[in-house]
Amino acid sequence: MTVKKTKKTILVVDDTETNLDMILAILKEYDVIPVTSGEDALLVLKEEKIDMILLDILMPGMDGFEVCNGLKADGETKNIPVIFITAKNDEDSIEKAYELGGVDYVTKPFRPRELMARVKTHLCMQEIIDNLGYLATRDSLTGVYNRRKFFELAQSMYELNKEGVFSIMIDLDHFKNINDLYGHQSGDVVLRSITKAISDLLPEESVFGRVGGEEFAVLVVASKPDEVKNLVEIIRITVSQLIVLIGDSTTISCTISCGMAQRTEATLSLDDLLKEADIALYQAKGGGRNRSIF
Ligand code: GH3
Ligand code: MG
Ligand code: MG
Ligand code: MG
Repeated sequence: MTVKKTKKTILVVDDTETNLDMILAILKEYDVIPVTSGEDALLVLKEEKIDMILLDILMPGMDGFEVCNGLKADGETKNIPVIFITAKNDEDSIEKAYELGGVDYVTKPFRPRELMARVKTHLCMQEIIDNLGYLATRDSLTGVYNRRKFFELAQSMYELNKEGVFSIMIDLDHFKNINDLYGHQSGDVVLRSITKAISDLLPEESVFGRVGGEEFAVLVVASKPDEVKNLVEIIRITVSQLIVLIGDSTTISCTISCGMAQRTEATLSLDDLLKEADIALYQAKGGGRNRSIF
């Protein structure tokens, strides 16, 4: 999970230095990055994590509307709230600012406390939106992608890679017994520990999600099937050696079975690729569990 920075970073874009100075003095409780052109703003946005942009409209070179257009077209920056702060107060400009995705419009000369209040409100709203976005995409027990997000990201990976895409299905072995023996809460702890162990071993670019109760799916890109076979074996062995401590003295171990499949010319869809891994998983279960089958 990413560590949240407490101090927000605000990019302030204005070609007039005295305006920048005034805004900087008002926003002193934040980390503020001042720039004097739209071009510089876009450069900073490529390098820094920005939480909000205060954007002038009238500037030589790129104007504020063009900057806003540019950053809204980029997936990395499109969700950053933009507050226009400008001397232009005609209705056409105000309407255009909102149409381009601005969240607020402040006219110069602005009132310091009002500007601060607006900044605070929009930062707060953005935090709520980000939190909701996180909750909507994660499995609440394990923190990995939920089924919906897994399929969304897996579909993108599948479409981007005609070759070298592999699916892995993982299912905990005899997990019902663990619940029956130690209780559902202990089962949850085991589920969380195993998920973390798997997550730690997967390459960062892989897509990993909980797709069923004790069933997980992975989509991964690799140059050779052996890479994936080895990875899955390492995961399987690591999980089999995992000892989960419950309370002071109870220890629980649980194994996993894994099925793998590679995308070929005959693979028709992501569903098809996952189904193939599911068939292999079924064989791993039939073969005695705690094994992986390609
Ligand atoms: P197999 O090796 O054939 O997969 O056996 P299994 O017992 O793992 O499979 P089965 O499908 O019979 O049971 C799955 C169990 O997983 C039953 C269900 O209660 C448990 N389970 C599913 N989701 C959760 C969960 O979130 N927490 C806990 N504690 N148990 C869960
Ligand atoms: Mg200006
Ligand atoms: Mg199971
Ligand atoms: Mg299952």
